[in-house]
Amino acid sequence: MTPGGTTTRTEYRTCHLCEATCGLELHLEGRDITLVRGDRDDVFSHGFLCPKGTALKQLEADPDRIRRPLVRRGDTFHEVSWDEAFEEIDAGLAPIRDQYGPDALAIYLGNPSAHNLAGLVYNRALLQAARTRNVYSASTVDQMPKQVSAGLMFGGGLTIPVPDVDRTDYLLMLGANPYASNGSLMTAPDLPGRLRALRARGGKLVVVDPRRTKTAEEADEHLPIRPATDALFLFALVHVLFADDLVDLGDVAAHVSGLEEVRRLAASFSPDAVAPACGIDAAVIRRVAHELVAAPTAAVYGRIGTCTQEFGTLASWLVDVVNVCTGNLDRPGGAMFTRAATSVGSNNAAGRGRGVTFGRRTSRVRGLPEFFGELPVVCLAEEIEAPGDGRVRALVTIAGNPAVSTPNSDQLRRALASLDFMVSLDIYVNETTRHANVILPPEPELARGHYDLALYNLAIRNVANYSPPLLELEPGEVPEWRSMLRLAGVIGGQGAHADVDVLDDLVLSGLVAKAVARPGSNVEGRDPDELLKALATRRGPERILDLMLRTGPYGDGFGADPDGLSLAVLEASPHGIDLGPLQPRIPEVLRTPTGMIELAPEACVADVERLRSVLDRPSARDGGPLVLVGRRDLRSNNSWMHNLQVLVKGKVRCTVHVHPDDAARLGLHDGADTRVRSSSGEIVLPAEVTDAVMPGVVSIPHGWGHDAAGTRMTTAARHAGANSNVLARTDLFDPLSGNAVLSGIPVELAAV
Ligand SMILES: Nc1nc2c(c(=O)[nH]1)N[C@H]1C(S)=C(S)[C@@H](COP(=O)(O)OP(=O)(O)OC[C@H]3O[C@@H](n4cnc5c(=O)[nH]c(N)nc54)[C@H](O)[C@@H]3O)O[C@H]1N2
Ligand SMILES: Nc1nc2c(c(=O)[nH]1)N[C@H]1C(S)=C(S)[C@@H](COP(=O)(O)OP(=O)(O)OC[C@H]3O[C@@H](n4cnc5c(=O)[nH]c(N)nc54)[C@H](O)[C@@H]3O)O[C@H]1N2
Ligand code: SF4
Ligand SMILES: [Mo]
Repeated sequence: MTPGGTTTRTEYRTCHLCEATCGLELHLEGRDITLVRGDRDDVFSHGFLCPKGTALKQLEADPDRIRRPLVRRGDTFHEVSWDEAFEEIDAGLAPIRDQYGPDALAIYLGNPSAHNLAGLVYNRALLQAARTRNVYSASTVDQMPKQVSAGLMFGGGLTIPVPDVDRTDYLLMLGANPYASNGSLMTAPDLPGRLRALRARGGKLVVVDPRRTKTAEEADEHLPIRPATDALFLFALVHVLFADDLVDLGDVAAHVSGLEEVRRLAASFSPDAVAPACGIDAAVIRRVAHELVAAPTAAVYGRIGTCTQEFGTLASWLVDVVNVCTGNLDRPGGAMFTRAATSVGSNNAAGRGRGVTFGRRTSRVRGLPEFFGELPVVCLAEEIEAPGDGRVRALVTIAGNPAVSTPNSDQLRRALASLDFMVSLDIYVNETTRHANVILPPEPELARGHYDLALYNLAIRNVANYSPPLLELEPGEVPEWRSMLRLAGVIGGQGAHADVDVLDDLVLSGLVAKAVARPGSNVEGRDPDELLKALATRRGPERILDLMLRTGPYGDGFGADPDGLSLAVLEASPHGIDLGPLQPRIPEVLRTPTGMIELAPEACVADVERLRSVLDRPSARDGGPLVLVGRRDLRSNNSWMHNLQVLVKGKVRCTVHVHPDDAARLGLHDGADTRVRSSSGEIVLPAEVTDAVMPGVVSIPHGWGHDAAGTRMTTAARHAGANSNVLARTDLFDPLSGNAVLSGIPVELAAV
């Protein structure tokens, strides 16, 4: 008991704020969080947490958060009942669908959808109901190039190898700063600690980044690289491996096709040929290639800096080409495939599948192809603005802030303002949702269950951890999964009052039917009704999660393996279950039509010619333009955690980093307002003169610019900063994946 007489209870919960999945210990009094600390007994994070995890307390209590549905009338939002909100949505969307067809509605899924059980389970139902080609997400300002390269090489868009950080002897990291980001496409709580352990056991960490980041400072070696030249650098490594007869595919040799093609392609990218473009000495490139081979085990890992650039897919592909050619793919200490507790198909030893097909649909205006069911978000604004048949007239955003997070924000804001109707599922009235006609809030985070369905597929250990809801719903609070299904009902033409439970049953029975029909599944051939009966005590995302766990590779198979996993088993394990270190999975994990690792996919081969054009692109020193890259700060999370005083206090973080040489040349001064201009727009923000960026490169963090009228984020508005995506261009993208170029944008700087 506390002095006030209320009882404090201790609960455990996985943090959903980034990809690291840290275990939190929460102290609760009633509905209030009184303390957040790391859960020392968490099987994966062992007590680690970062400042954002602690800020969960402030996030849950933020007075600016939306707690009830809002409807906009003119410039003001009014609270309404849930029925009124959905009636408003139906009245807004139905005529548009009836008059202009399904493509007139676009859907944008934001990043927190990937950290949210409801989103992961029901987004698909919503998309199916919409039947629109206009599906967009944060994936095309993020990891789409890696999904494409993994799809082409291994047959599945999430068949992405992760570095076996805890066992590797050598980690070559490109375009990532886990000391700030806590890791991405590599779920590993306390990655900084794991990197320190790697070095402490005699291993080596080499960081390739145009900036001297905290990660680079903590590494054995930092190689500053000119933005967007990673593919050249990686090609040169491959070149050395062939030239010096170091290629050894190890255990996967029998499953690799295309090796000779790779040798041919790498021939013209010698270290001497690429060194001037990359800004890395040829001798250093040769040494790194030899070190990768000499190390007992090694892994190459590339993240956002290698994806959000002109050659995102080529760089992502070559990362894994190096892993294969050094014999490090699929072996302990190398780059390995996770076997998540909910992964589908991993009971199947066939190792062959349909592979991936892109471009089944194209965008209306520019004809850009679809990737994994979505169109590149660089198309969204023009699809709204360009007149003609098939124009997007309505938009649904789910946990996304494209007005800040995607290129050419000025254009997109104009486009959003011109929509006939817009619905947002969100917790704030922000730069995007202020344009919505209706905003639907989720229930409090603590009132929902959590399981990192997506991220455990990319974890550096096989782990499963479920967090139950810790609070009862209060009157007027509606779980986000119910809103999503009800919205699916509206979009699918069932009106404002579709029976959510019926829709939920439909989703479930579809999944059960698939599970019993899947060859090699642990419930193959079973009676679907028997499974449905066994699941009947639950509803919503938990019921579907239970199905996925029980039919997954460690599952109880509804009795087939009494010791297997189920949601009940996870409920009895509040600190999670460790399913062990990663195990080799080739060939079983492969889903290419040939059943082979495609080392030289046609699409990549065809794009190599374009890469050559960079070989003689002048740097800023030789008269070329300055180029802009991004950066992340530990206390920030894309665009949406700037409303929490604990995270934004202290020195201003939204500054443009400029190298002292460039500052002197351009007459820029530390702390002084500086104008940054690209061909799409301009922003003004303070300069920070620092040799942490290489000459010719400037850096601005994304996610800022909270000075738009009509938002309701009081603290963020006081720390507005400037939106770097005003400078990002919709005409710059990686053609193999449609991914936006956010790194390496030509810009001009001038003192204000
Ligand atoms: N220049 C530049 N731009 C970038 C990047 C970069 O490195 N440089 N990075 C890109 C990357 S990697 C990403 S992932 C994208 C992110 O792009 P987005 O996902 O579009 O943007 P976020 O800022 O993550 O916005 C998340 C939204 O979700 C809301 N939200 C938070 N929690 C919940 C919830 O539980 N339910 C609902 N319904 N809503 C919620 C927030 O209020 C916010 O509006 O930005 C990209 N943009
Ligand atoms: N604190 C915090 N954590 C986050 C987020 C956040 O906003 N804040 N966002 C989350 C999300 S959505 C994601 S996707 C992850 C991203 O996680 P990371 O990939 O680790 O992202 P960053 O910290 O932005 O690191 C990217 C690095 O790439 C460098 N870079 C830029 N261009 C190039 C290039 O051309 N080549 C090379 N080699 N490097 C380049 C940049 O200088 C930067 O240091 O972080 C997640 N975690
Ligand atoms: S590192 Fe990520 S998961 Fe861990 S506490 Fe911080 S925000 Fe949460
Ligand atoms: Mo991201």
